[in-house]
Amino acid sequence: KPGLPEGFRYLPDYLDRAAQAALVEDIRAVVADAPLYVPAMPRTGKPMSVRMTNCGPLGWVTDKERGYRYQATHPVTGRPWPQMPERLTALWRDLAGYREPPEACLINFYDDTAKMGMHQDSDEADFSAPVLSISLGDTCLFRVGGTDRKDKAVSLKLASGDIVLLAGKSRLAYHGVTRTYPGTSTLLKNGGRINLTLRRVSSPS
Ligand code: MD3
Ligand code: FE
Repeated sequence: KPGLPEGFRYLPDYLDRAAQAALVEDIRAVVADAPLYVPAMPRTGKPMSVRMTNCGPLGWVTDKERGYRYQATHPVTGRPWPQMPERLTALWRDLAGYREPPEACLINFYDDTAKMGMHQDSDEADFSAPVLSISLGDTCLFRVGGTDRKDKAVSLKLASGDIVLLAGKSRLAYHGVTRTYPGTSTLLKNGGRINLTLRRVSSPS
C-alpha cells in the first residue's frame, strides 16, 4: 500500500480560527487590487474551473497562447502583483527551512464545482526550495502520488487551517484536487475554498 511521498509534511489544523480569518482579510485586500481571473489551458484554451490571482514579485499564470509561466504582472490589469502580506512571509520563515523569502504566492479559489487535475509543479527553476500550501474555507479531497504519473496515489482531506509542506522528493510528486465539500466551513462568507501556495521561482544564485 503506497504512502505519502518522502518529504511531504502535513500539518493539520496549524492555523487557528483567528489566524485563518486574518489571512482571509489579507487575501481580500490582494484580490481587490489583483482580481481573480479565469486561467486557460495551453494550446486548447480550455478554461480551468479554479479562479486565480497572485501576490509577491512573481505570479504563476496560464493562457492559450503563451502557456504556463511566471510573470511580474497581472494578465488582465497589466499591473504588478500586490506585495506579499507579511503574515505569509512569516509562515514561510517559520516553516519552509529555506533561507530566501518566497517569490510567488498563487491564490486558487475553488467554487463548489471546481477541481484540479493531477499535475506536477515544474515551472520553477529551483526545485530545492519547498512549496508551502495553506488551505482556507471548505474541505477538499486532495490526491498525491509519486514522481511518475503511473505511481499509486493516496487521498487525504485538506481542511481550513491545514498546511502542507512539499520538500525533497515530494516536491515533484503528481497531485490534484478531486473535489471540495460545500458547507464544511464557515470561514468564507460566500463559501468555497482558497488555497495559497508559496514558492521560490528563480535558481539559487
Ligand atoms: C504536492 N494547488 O496550485 S496545494 C497548485 O489545493 C496546486 O489548490 C492545489 O496544486 C490546491 O499547483 C494543491 C498542495 C500542493 C501544492 C504543491 C505541490 C501539493 C503539492 C507540489 C508538489 C507536490
Ligand atoms: Fe500543483
